[in-house]
Amino acid sequence: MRRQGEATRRARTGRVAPRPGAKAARVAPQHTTVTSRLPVKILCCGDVHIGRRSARLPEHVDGREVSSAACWTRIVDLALAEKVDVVALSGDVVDQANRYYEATGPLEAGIRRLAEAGILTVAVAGNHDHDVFPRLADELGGDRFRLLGRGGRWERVTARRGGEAIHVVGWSFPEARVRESPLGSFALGSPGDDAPVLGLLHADLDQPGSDYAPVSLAELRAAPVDFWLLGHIHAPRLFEEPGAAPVLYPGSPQALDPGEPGAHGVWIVEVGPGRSFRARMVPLSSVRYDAVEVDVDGVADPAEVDRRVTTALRAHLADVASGGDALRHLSCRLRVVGRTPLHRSIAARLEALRTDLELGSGPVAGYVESVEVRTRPARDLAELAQGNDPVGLLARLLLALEAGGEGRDEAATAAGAAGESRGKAAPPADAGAPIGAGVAVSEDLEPLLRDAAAAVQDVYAAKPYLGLGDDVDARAVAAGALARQAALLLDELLAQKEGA
Ligand SMILES: [Mn+2]
Repeated sequence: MRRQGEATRRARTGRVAPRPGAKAARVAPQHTTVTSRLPVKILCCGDVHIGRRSARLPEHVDGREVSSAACWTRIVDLALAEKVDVVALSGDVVDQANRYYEATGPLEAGIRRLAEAGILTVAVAGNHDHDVFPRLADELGGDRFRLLGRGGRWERVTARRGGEAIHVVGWSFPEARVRESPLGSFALGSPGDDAPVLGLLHADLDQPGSDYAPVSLAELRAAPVDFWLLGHIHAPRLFEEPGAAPVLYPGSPQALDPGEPGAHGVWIVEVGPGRSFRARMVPLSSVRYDAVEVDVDGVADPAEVDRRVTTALRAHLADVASGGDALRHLSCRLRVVGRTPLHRSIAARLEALRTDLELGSGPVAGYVESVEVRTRPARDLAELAQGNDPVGLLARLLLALEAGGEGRDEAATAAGAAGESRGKAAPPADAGAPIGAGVAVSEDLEPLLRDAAAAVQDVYAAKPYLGLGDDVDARAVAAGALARQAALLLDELLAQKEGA
């Protein structure tokens, strides 16, 4: 698609199009004047962590299929298919020093294939590969692969392809921890032409005090850079604002553990004339982690729980299975919510599902990695109110508040919210009546409600809130707040009892 656009543009500007891919990208540190008219296409990638594999998958899953090394091969395939000009790597490409042997083969093979297609690979080192990446770079050779900014000193390289050029400035971690912003030592002058400048940096954005090169969005945007490619954070994120340099965290291309949910891959970025910027993510991870919530509110039949759970998992699997050719494994964190009489037994029942369930959709297999039971016990207030314990007391309070507020104010029901009740509070009764006489409770609960109503009255009488609720029924508001808190406490006590 791009080649077509290129041909059209070149025809319009009357320039002779060199054969795409005919020349190898050259590194030219000297600065000549370049006029850039076509978008430069960059494959942006960070945090590959070669040497690691996606974690917490069933034992029978083939480790190579979920390895970062295999993902790196897919990244190279994509760069060739997309005919990019540059592959930019923003650090932590290798997981750690002891992965030297595991990383060297795939890295070398990939970078050779890219070089043969005329694609320059440019990279910086991160905190994980600050020592091993420079060693690998030495062995890979300088004409097809450039590691920028060794020893924490900013460096610039210019990539040319056809008539187009892009400058890349970069800084590498000199050691595992860097507590100051690398932007503090940024002192590269202007490249002297109008070709776009890509900034390549492994850094912790807007985390002051971080051990991993803390930088702020403001200082990145103040630097003479047209587009920043960062590494370190594994969740993909693009910061775009009109008039400011875009800042991209591409994320880890292979999702590595359940803490990295959603789609993961690399980004194809085109930086064009007038600093135009287009970015799109291409999912490449063979594994996807997601949280799936299932509501079993009111469900009393265990078979219905099973049905709801598998239906939700199947639906999610079908959703994501169409989201990328590389996807093979979907690992779900199941969260079950709702109020159910099965509350006590549901965890054990779903534990079997975690170990045994395996669903399929095309080439994608789905599993449950963990189950989080957030259900609440069902409760029968009248029955609980018989007890002579804290549960019984709370149940009686809730019943009393419900009965006392009936027909007067819905705030007295457990679901009522103080903020909502304000507008529909009953008008004050005859003069001289107690605060908000609308809610009546039994004698033993009266002092509690009276104290709460007085506290509400104090709040409404406080200076900052004057004029907000002159006609407020303090008793109704207090009853609503009491009911809400009592319900929460009762659920907690019941869950403790049932869980014991
Ligand atoms: Mn890192």
